Amino acid sequence: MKMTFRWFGADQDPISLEHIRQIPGMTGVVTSLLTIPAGDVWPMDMLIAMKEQVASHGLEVEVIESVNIHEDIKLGLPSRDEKITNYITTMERLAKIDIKCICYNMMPVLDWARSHLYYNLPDGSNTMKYEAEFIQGVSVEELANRYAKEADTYEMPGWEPERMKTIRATLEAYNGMETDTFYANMKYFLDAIIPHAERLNIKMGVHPDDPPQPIFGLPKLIISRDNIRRYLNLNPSPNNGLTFCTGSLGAKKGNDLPAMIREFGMEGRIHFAHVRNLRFENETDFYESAHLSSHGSLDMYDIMRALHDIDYKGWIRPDHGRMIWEETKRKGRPGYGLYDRALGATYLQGLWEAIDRG
Ligand SMILES: [Mn+2]
Repeated sequence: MKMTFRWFGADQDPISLEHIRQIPGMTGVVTSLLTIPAGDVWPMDMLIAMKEQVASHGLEVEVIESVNIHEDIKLGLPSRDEKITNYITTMERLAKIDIKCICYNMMPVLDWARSHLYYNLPDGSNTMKYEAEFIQGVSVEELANRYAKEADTYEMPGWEPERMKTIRATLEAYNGMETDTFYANMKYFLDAIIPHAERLNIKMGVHPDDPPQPIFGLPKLIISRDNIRRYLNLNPSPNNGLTFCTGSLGAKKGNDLPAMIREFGMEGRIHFAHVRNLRFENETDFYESAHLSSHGSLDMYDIMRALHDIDYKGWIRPDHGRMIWEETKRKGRPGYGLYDRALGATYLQGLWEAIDRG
């Protein structure tokens, strides 16, 4: 496996490449061009500048997270063909800067949702929390306002004010949409782009829905073994694969993560892995804990052993961590502080070394 770190870009991330480089074992960053709206072609000059900037710090960039899917594609509107053509053009440009893997998600409208961005833990750190009752009772506008107020420094992917302006109309567009229609729309997209992914040698890794519960009446479709199987079967190419996110899938009780890693990994369908922990407070509510098994509800040893068993050679990154140390005093990107993720990265590498040598 190759250890990487998510980085939002020079203007978008308070964490510098200088700091990321100093995390032991770090080979590269996973990044994106956050300012380009979904559906647009990514400018070549910006891609080259990003690649060179990362390389000048001794780091690689081989994975993009994310190239977002325009809603017209998910909704199956006639305008989707133009967006798909743009998506393929962006893939071609990414291949030119040696990108090998693209992470994306198929979540309708919203990328993710939490009730709290800075939930205080007893040790003085803070973290993101999901409280089902709160989320079920709040409107999408109220939640967006809460995020904007709490995270005053950065716009959060999926919750940009620009996107919120049309949120009501977008939510209504999904009203009454059948699951089968949604899968048909995903197949239309996959059948269009996967031959290009093969040609360009790019692995596509769909990220599961986060959280794996319906919110704001929207369907959640990629949340468990059976519907991941359905998604992969839409297009059988090995380039049509997964971003295996333990935090997203682990938030659904009953998901056997090591078994899922073995099943999909043996078929070569896991291209990228987000490895993090979470702690359930009851049946539905959880907060994002430190990475250690002892701090959360997921067994990270079993997860890493499953990745080792499938001889996983892809990219892995620590995922959301807590805000600790002086990061608790300012508002960084929720979930994306430096220290707890760096500790997570070294912990995961420690597990890997022990498994590998044992
Ligand atoms: Mn994830």
